[in-house]
Amino acid sequence: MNSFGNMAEAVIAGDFETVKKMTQTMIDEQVDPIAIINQGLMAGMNVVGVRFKAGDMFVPEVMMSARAMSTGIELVKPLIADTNMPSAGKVVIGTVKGDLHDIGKKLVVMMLESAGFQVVDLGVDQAPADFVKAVQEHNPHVVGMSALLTTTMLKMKDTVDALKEAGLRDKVKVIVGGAPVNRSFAEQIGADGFASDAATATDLCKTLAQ
Ligand code: B12
Repeated sequence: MNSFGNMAEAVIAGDFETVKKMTQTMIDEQVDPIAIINQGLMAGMNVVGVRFKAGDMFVPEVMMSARAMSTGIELVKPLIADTNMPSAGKVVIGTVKGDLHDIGKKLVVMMLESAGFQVVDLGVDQAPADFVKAVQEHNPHVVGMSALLTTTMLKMKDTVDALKEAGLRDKVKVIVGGAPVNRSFAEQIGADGFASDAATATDLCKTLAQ
């Protein structure tokens, strides 16, 4: 196996020490930083996404892989001018007002970042006006909302309505997720998409950000 293959394997295994060493060695050997990201680090994370979706990997393992990948990215980042950093698109994401659950959202953020998205994570308990402000400020391709409570999921509709009122609805794709949310609810509130897990959320953003 070539060294990119070994690096991808180390990402899949969540072995951040090895990923760190291999990344540094490649940097010292003047390997193209973009190739390190695409062919080593992201190649590994892509496999993680597929395995997680298939139920062959679980949340803690995915988090270890994401951490391993970030360790590598952090080393490579300074070598790449901002404009050259491959970006799959920009996503603003947050947990809706009244809701403090963020484990799943963080997982979505990690997977998106691993897939090359620039992500602005607003955190938890975000009111419709907070999402509107963030869309105005960051001009993302996609805005994502997370809710884990049947009571707070209703805030997703309020946010979609607030985006409409602010004249922003046509400028951004809206996606929703979280345990109580499903596709038909997403359609009902006028969102553009729903995903039941972080890997599917990433695929969805890839489609919507094109
Ligand atoms: C951990 C947890 C907590 C923690 C949260 C810690 C944290 N930092 O997140 C704490 C202890 C704080 C908590 C508090 C409460 N909780 Co709670 N909690 C849970 C629990 C056990 C796990 C949730 C979780 O993290 N799942 C794991 C992640 C990985 O899955 P996930 O969140 O679904 O995310 C995945 C997908 O949904 C999707 N996804 C998530 N977000 C997004 C966003 C987008 C855009 C997309 C596309 C996809 C996507 O991708 C993720 C990754 O694959 C659930 C039970 C359960 N089994 O779900 C109850 C649960 C959600 N909690 C519940 C309740 C009632 C509460 C409290 C009201 C309890 C209380 N009486 O105080 C409070 C509410 C606090 C508040 N205001 O938010 C209920 C909700 C019932 C309901 N239907 O409304 C549940 C279902 C437990 C139960 N069976 O009663 N909770």
